[in-house]
Amino acid sequence: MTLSAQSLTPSFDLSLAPLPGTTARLFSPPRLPLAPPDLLMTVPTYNEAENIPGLLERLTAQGAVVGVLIVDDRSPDGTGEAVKSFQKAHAAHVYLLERLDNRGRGPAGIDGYLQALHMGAPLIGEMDADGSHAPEDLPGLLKALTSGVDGVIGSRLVPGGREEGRTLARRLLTRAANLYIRALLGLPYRDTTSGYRIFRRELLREIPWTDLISRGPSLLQEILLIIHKNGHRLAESPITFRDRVLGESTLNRRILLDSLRIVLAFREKYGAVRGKEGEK
Ligand SMILES: Nc1nc2c(ncn2[C@@H]2O[C@H](COP(=O)(O)OP(=O)(O)OP(=O)(O)O)[C@@H](O)[C@H]2O)c(=O)[nH]1
Ligand SMILES: [Mg+2]
Repeated sequence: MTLSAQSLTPSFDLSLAPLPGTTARLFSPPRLPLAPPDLLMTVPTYNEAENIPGLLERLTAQGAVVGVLIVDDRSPDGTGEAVKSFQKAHAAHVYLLERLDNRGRGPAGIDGYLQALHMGAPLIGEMDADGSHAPEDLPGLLKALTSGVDGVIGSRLVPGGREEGRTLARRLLTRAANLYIRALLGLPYRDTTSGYRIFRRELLREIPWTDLISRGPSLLQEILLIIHKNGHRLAESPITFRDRVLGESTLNRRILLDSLRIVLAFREKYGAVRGKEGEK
């Protein structure tokens, strides 16, 4: 059964959130499922038009509990249009946050979380659009959340976790980056560079979103450090990570080096996790 946006339960808000420093528009589907989503996955996108239809099909197939918020920076390849076509054809919780300025993976990630918090889903997560993060791993992540933890990281580096289609050098880079981050920040998680994760909304509300250092992918570690320092504990659930098949990576050497350097700035600002604090 479906109904129009106006009649959806008031606990799920379909208006645009205040997004400091960003001008944006929110596009909702013309028809919605009856119940609001339990989980809203935010997905930053830049030139992912080829990947969007398959991703949305697979995500919404995970059940009515899963909603999707695509956070697109007006990709020239028509990613936004691909989302709107899906919205027209399906009564599913698929939303498009179209950001008109302030381009970048970091600010897009922050705006995604702010919009998702504003909408009101009890669980909020993030994942990439390039097929690296399989929607079919979501049930496993949600199961890990039932064990009383405050969030879950989809992890390549716990037993059962894997990276597929990547060269040995690239897999070693994942491990080396994680060792470096662990050594410097003391976070007790194996895969702090994984962009596939889910949190309870309460702990995301405590994050000072307008006062973060990160402008790029290091946002992933900054969020984990703040959450951990706030006393919350996360589980790690195994995922099978697949290297991007379609489209182009936005990762380059400069972004990578910046990400390593910024870890030192986190240590300076927040301090490393120490002793008992580092226990899960
Ligand atoms: N909104 C927005 N999304 C972005 C931007 N840059 C990257 N993304 C998205 O962020 C996600 C991760 O980007 P990727 O290019 O896959 O980067 P990566 O996973 O670190 O690198 P690969 O290993 O090459 O896949 C993807 O869904 C991208 O489309 C941006 O400037 N704005
Ligand atoms: Mg990727």
